[in-house]
Amino acid sequence: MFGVLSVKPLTGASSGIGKACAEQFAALGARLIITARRVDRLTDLAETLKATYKIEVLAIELDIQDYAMINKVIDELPDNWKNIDTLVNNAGLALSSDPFQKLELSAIDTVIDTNVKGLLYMTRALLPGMIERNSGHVINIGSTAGHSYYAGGNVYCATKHAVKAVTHCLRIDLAGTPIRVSEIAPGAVKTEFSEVRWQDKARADAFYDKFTPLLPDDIARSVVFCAIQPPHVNVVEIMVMATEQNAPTMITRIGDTAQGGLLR
Ligand code: NDP
Ligand code: 8X3
Repeated sequence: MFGVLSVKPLTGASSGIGKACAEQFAALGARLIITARRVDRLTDLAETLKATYKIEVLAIELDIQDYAMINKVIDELPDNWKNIDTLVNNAGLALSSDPFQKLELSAIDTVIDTNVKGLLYMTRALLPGMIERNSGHVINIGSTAGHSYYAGGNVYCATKHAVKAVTHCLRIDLAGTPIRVSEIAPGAVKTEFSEVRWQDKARADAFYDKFTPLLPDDIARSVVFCAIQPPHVNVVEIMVMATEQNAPTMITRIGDTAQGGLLR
């Protein structure tokens, strides 16, 4: 399905949606660069993918908040790994869902530095090569939080609205090139996301209880769908929610009598 030189770097491949994307691309025979900060998890994943799918995988420690580190990683890629054709900007997080006036400054910085600046840094570093090779695709993982507003969403919503804006603006800036830019906007997906957000496993488990949430594979299928279209087709945006997430801000849980409950 992919050419032998097809190289797909994924950010945030140590967990959740990024890991599922790596598995689904691997099943199609892609050559993968998987990145995240927790390199031990990446190494394990790379070994499994190589053994299962007989593909080549590079596992690289990368903090996308650090532009110097991104450039170093790209500069040090072996020559036969430089032909990157699909960048999946997946790494991201929320920290707390407190009202904005209670947020720690460090949480504001980390969420913006990762979800917005990290995504911009990765894209800025890899786009020139794509333009030079006249081929490429940037797939950004946004969120329903980038298409709506909810209590405690504040900084996270702002970053995902930014992802949506960047996706649309990039496509305009890339006019005259064949490079595609897509956004996948998931609703609630059962991953480590809520545990990271609240640092409270019981609260995170309760959030995914009493309805059937999306699983990482449900989103990875959309990412792969974008990536395997013929070159003249750019899937601009896909929003995916659990059937029981009736709107970005509403999940109907078992026992709800009225029309669903609030998201958080
Ligand atoms: P997980 O917490 O399971 O995974 C997040 C991934 O991001 C991890 O692999 C983590 O790796 C990586 N990451 C976080 N910070 C950095 C960083 N500074 N540098 C590099 N990698 C980083 O959550 P999800 O899989 O759910 O989240 C993936 C994306 O999906 C995020 O952008 C999230 O906003 C988005 N999303 C999630 C939804 C959900 O309900 N789960 C819904 C909508 C969108 P490591 O810690 O090893 O660096
Ligand atoms: C995460 C979506 O709705 O869980 O991007 O905050 S939500």
